[in-house]
Amino acid sequence: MESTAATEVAIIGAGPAGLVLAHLLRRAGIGCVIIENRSRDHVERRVRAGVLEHPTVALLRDLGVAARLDRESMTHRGVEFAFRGERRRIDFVERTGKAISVYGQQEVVKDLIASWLADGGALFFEVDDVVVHGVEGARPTVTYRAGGVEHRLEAAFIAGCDGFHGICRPSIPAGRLTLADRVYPFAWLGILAEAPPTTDELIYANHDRGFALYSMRSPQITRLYLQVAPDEQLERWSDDRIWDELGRRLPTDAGFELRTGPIIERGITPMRSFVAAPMRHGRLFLAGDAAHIVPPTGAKGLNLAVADVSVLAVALERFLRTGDEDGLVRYSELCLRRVWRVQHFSWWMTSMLHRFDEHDTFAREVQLSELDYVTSSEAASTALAENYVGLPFATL
Ligand code: FAS
Ligand code: PHB
Repeated sequence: MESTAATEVAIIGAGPAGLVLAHLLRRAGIGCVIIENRSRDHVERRVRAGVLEHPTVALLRDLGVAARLDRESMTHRGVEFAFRGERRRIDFVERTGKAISVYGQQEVVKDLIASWLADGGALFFEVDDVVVHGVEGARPTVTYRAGGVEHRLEAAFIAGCDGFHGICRPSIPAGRLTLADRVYPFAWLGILAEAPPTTDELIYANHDRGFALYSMRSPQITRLYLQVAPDEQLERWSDDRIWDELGRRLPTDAGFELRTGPIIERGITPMRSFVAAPMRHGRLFLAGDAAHIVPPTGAKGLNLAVADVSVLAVALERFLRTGDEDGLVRYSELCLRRVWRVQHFSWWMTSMLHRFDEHDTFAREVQLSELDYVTSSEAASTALAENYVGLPFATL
């Protein structure tokens, strides 16, 4: 048995990219359907990013989905860097007039799903065998299986918001894409702990033993990361070993206390930079991790996904309402300009803050000198701050 339906835009993936795109399209009166291969519970519990850029928060507020964010997020006016026994702060508000918000990605996803479904939005979870067809024509389709039924969804456009491991990018003929990547010689071991944060802001630590990051999710929950080997196994890290290593790498001055507590989530994230260009093939448009990956050091992944769809929504609306395809033609080039800016910032933060086995004395001293300069020069710290809080989204 097969069910056939039609919409204007078929969105594959209910992560930040797909969900924000759906809200932008609905506000523009464009019909869309979201299909997601995991369960609602899974996508709402998946712990990932934590830092929202200023433009991302502004867009979520504009969409009317930031009420809980405004109640529960933590506004951070700056960030600290720890190295060579020192702690240096960069004041974002002083340098840029803007702050960032700390609010778990899973909370953003929960808020967006609740808003989408509350207004009757079409969102199908736990679909299988998703395949895109006819993207080089004017009426592409998505087929998928759900509830034992084969579904065929016709659309004017398909938005590939299905992340790095999705099916959309691989469905583009290999010869049409140019891929660029860097795989870093380390990974991040991340934990969520029921341990109240003891600082008001994040601390990025460049230590001889390796990088560590002190972050948080709420006045009760801390989010912490350790640089580990790229092939590290979680099983080799007992709670005690994790806390001990964090205690060695994070500041040890009297002004900082590493409060421990039950570890409620843990995982290892590989570190890579990746870009697939162009972010379009016919009527299939890629957005977010489906098109690019950044190392999390710059706290950019989620924010870049939102930046992509803020452009894609306008391009789709203009074409579907007026026939003007200029936005569709310019989409990839416009997004890739910001993608490469964010790729550079994320690569630069990663290069400046991590320990590299191949670093000799010269490379190590140059790295620490850059960190010293960035945290003491007004010009250099302003450059870091404006990238960290988020450059303005591109506009068509
Ligand atoms: P997502 O991957 O979030 O969403 C894609 C969605 O598509 C998922 O729900 C997936 O289930 C679904 N999907 C996949 N295949 C499908 C198919 N065939 N059919 C239908 N649906 C399909 N970024 C930061 O800024 N800071 C961090 O600390 C950070 N930590 C991370 C840790 C991990 C383990 C990972 C994997 C990523 C992390 N990121 C971090 C990056 C992350 O936040 C992404 O940038 C962000 O989720 C991008 O959003 P989307 O593009 O929507 O992709
Ligand atoms: C987080 O809180 O998860 C986080 C913060 C800053 C980063 C990466 C992750 O650079």
